[in-house]
Amino acid sequence: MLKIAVQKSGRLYEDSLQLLKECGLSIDNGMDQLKAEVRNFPAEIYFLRNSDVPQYLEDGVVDLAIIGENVLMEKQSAVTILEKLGFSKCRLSLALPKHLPYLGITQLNGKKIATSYPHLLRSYLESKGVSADIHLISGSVEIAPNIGLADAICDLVSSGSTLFKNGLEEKDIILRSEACLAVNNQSINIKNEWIDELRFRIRSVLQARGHKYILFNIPNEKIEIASSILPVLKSPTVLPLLENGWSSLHSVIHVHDFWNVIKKLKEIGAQGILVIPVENMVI
Ligand code: PRT
Repeated sequence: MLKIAVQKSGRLYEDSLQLLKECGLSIDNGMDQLKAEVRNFPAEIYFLRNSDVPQYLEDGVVDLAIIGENVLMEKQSAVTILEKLGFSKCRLSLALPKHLPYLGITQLNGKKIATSYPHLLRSYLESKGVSADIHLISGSVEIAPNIGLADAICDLVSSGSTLFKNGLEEKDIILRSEACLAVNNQSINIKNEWIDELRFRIRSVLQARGHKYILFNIPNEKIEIASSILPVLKSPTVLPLLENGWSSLHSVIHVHDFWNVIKKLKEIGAQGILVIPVENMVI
């Protein structure tokens, strides 16, 4: 039985459950439940505080966790990251009041920096040869310069709007982070069969999210040029239409190429272009 930790509530909660559900796990979770059974996979889901997850994972109370890389790195957790999951992307950054000119990291020598990430900040400053006074606070870090508690802050940033609202400006990125699937180092050997199965499903779901299935009709003499436009996994499927001289081409394309490909296909006379989301993709 796999024990999987996800955040109880907060930024990671919905995306984590959505991912597990797309992996086919049928989770019996009700309001305020701390543990939920999975009906069709040998797993239990534990709903935990984000900050508690690294310890539970390291101690083997849970085998796997969906957690931000930033938390694991700050706590220097002895666990292994198996997959990056592509959501809850953020950066751990240094920010200063907007009006102050920033000439480089050495400017922070002897200054007071407020943060909830003392370990990552200290390592970064040491690597740059900077000695600053690290002031640990657990929340609302952005307010610190305004109330005279610190000269600068080091905190997570995603849209940047909290910094903006507090008159701060991001000056230096210490770390980029996203949600990941992490495993306890003992479980990886003992429960590898089911861990591998879950990883396989997660990869298929993540691959599929980046792709779309496209089909369109094209005159036969344009099949070759249409194929060359499609950045396909293999060669496209070609099916004859009932109407003489026309075929239907089917393929899978990356979302990044999407509008570019559609534009080029229209230019060469493709008709009836349909684009369909891909649910899973096994390569
Ligand atoms: O309460 P619990 O212990 O469960 O956790 P928590 O309070 O640490 O959780 P939560 O939900 O705030 O964050 C969970 C995880 O989401 C973090 O560990 C990161 O991996 C990830 N994440 C992604 C973020 C952000 N983006 C983020 N922007 N976590 C926090 N923020 C905060 C940041 O601290 C700052 O106050 O949002 C503010 C800035 O956001 P923007 O959009 O204005 O830049």
